[in-house]
Amino acid sequence: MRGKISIVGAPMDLGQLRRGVDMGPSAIRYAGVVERLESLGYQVNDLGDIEIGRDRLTTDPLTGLRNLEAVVQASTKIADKVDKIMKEGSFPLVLGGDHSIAIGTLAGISKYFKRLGVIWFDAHGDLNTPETSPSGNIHGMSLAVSLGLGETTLTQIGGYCPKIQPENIVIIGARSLDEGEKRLIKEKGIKVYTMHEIDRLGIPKVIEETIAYFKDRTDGVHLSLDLDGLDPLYAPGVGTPVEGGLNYRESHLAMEMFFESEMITSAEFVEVNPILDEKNKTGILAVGLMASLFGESLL
Ligand code: 5AB
Ligand code: MN
Ligand code: MN
Ligand code: MN
Repeated sequence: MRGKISIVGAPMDLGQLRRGVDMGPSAIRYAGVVERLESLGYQVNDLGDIEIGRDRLTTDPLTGLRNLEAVVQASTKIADKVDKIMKEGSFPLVLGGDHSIAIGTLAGISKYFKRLGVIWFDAHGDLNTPETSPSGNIHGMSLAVSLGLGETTLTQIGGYCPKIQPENIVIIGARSLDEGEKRLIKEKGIKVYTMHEIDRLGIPKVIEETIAYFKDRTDGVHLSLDLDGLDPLYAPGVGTPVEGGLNYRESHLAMEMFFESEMITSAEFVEVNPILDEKNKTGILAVGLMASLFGESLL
């Protein structure tokens, strides 16, 4: 037996405008996540879905944030659930849902570590604040919120702030950063491998460097994987696709190397939208990536 994994679905679609991403957890379960991870020797416990409020389109007049109240409530529930999983010594695997769920996930896990590292695998930085956001969509703010920046009701979820430090973040796959996000990255010195660096160095080097970077500075690493980090050719079922992303094998190799590093202590797979997908291609891809992350090997 290889250890315990606890799966939680977060059928969240309030952090952005496209409907259907709330069905992400179903799509991932339909693609056989439980059976696949069990076949690798883990004890997998599917805890079902967290209840997400349905009050939508209440834009906060002060901040311009969409569905703020509902996102705060849902994030608090996610944090509580993930906290419980950590307490039991099981590996939390959260299924999204839009990327605003990371606010709750990180609130639930980061107090269990002195210096939690975060791998933000994404086409985007999700580093907007209410001031810099072009959309008011909270799924584009979750990393900033976890750094303690932006709306207080979000940064205070779990009762402490911040959840992570800028020097303990590595963003991989970025190719669509807003001006305010670029400024923040420079100001805070956040480590980013854009697609430009990935093209130059190659993914093996990028992941080796990432692992080495985390090795002596963190005591746990959370993987927050937005499926739009991959090229839309492989992951068409996402709400905000951007051309020029990581390919199928590059992404799998990254997961395989993370497994070898024995460094990852929690994970979430987000932004799977089966309504925009092609025959659940993106859900199936997500399960394949999880299998690689948990040690499925080619031989
Ligand atoms: B995702 C954009 N930067 O803030 C914004 O998919 C897109 O979780 C955010 O990475 C994309 O609205 C959020 C333009
Ligand atoms: Mn994202
Ligand atoms: Mn994204
Ligand atoms: Mn998206």
